[in-house]
Amino acid sequence: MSSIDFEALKERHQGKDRFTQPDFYQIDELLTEEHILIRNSVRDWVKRELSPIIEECAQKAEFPHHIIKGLGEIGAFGPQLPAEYGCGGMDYTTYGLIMQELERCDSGIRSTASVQGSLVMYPIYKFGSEEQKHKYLPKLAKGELMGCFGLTEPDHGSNPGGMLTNFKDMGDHYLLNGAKMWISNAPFADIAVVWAKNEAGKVRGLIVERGYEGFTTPETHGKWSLRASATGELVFDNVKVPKENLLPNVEGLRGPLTCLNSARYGISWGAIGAAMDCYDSALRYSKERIQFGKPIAAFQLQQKKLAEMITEITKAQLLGWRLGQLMDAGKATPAQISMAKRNNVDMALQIAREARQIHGAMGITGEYPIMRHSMNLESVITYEGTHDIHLLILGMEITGENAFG
Ligand code: TGC
Ligand code: FAD
Repeated sequence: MSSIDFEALKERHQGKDRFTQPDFYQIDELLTEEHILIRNSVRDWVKRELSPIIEECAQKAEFPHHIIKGLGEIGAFGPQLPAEYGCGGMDYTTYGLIMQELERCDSGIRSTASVQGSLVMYPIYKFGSEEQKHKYLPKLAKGELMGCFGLTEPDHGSNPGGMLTNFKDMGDHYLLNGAKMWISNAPFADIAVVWAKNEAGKVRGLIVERGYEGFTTPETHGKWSLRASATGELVFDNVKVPKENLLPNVEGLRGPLTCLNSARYGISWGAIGAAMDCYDSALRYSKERIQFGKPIAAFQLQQKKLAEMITEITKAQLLGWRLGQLMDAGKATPAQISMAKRNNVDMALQIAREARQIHGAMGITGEYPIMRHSMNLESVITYEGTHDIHLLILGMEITGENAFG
């Protein structure tokens, strides 16, 4: 039961979100009418349903569970997966635009959607049996079931290949033991896609349902980042997993890393949304805030910040748009995705910091979204591969030398 009165908040803050999208290079001309229609309808939904409540959710560190149904209705869960399984049947650019609009409001809400679409639905679609696809995907697409993705462990973050979580074949079932940490959506997920080693030491994917004996999901508290998103652990203490819950069509680290390609792609667009929101707020504030008898927008130092922000946003938009095309053509490489995730998240974080300064003292308050974006992006630059790991992936691609180990 939430302590937040969402209806009252919606009434009080309706219309306060004045976001106007920057489009300095007329990138909308590169999109189809359908792209623009979907993006605008998601934006309207966000302004109506999410913007009025998000600050309170972050302040109180509470995920707004009631929005799950709406997220399903706007097609935020697995829009890029085929319609025959109840999913959106749309292209990767549409997926990117939806992530952009959600993260324009809050990275934590985009997290919920991108985990569901790219890290839960995608592995079931890509590596699951027909029975698994029909059983889970339509319900996941509607938000009737929610999922999480368990790869990271307490002692294995950047190096998931060292994972200790394991399962044994007991004849009529598998016996799963181990623990996962830092798992988005874990505290409320109905199912978890869990990556664990079999007796031969090979990484496999298992669908673990809430309610299996020995499976618990303690919530992680005390986060200063992604406060409107629920994060937790997955603990497996001799959990009996039915054999039909093994994802049959993949073995090895390639399985989870393939899913990460899709999720990292979504983040590269999401970060543009957070950056746009910071820029838009900073630009408006700079025109309204008067110091020394002038709007601060009239000072060269503030213009430098704003001009550099819109330049970086525009470059990131072009990267996202081109990567979307490569994704749809099935030609995007992991290193190209790493470049976009790494560049765009770092770009958004720098912009959030600059925007915070333009807002002066007001920038540290919840009156403006800046500090929340800034704190959120500190997680985004770490999860789905840290800033350093993506540099090493790029380094390996261009030099042929592996500098990980
Ligand atoms: P390595 O030996 O390089 O590769 C093992 C196997 O995987 C294949 N592979 C990939 N396949 C598809 N896509 C990719 N991006 C792939 N990268 C590698 C590779 O070809 C090989 O296949 P095979 O068939 O030959 O066995 O693996 P490594 O152990 O040396 O590690 C490489 C490294 C460091 C790049 C990788 O482990 C890595 O990316 N580490 C970062 C971990 C990470 O990103 N974790 C994310 C956890 S999930 C999360 O953060 C969700 S946040 C959600 C939210 O709230 O939004
Ligand atoms: P470490 O791997 O310990 O890295 C620490 C530092 O060392 C980093 O700066 C890193 O760049 C650096 N480093 C590591 N290896 C090297 C190297 N070879 N060379 C140079 N530098 C190196 N995981 C999931 O599985 N599912 C989720 O849903 C999920 N959600 C998350 C939600 C949040 C809010 C957060 C914060 C994390 C989430 N994660 C999730 C975990 C995330 O993917 C990991 O935190 C991330 O992969 C990094 O692992 P780590 O934190 O253990 O850092």
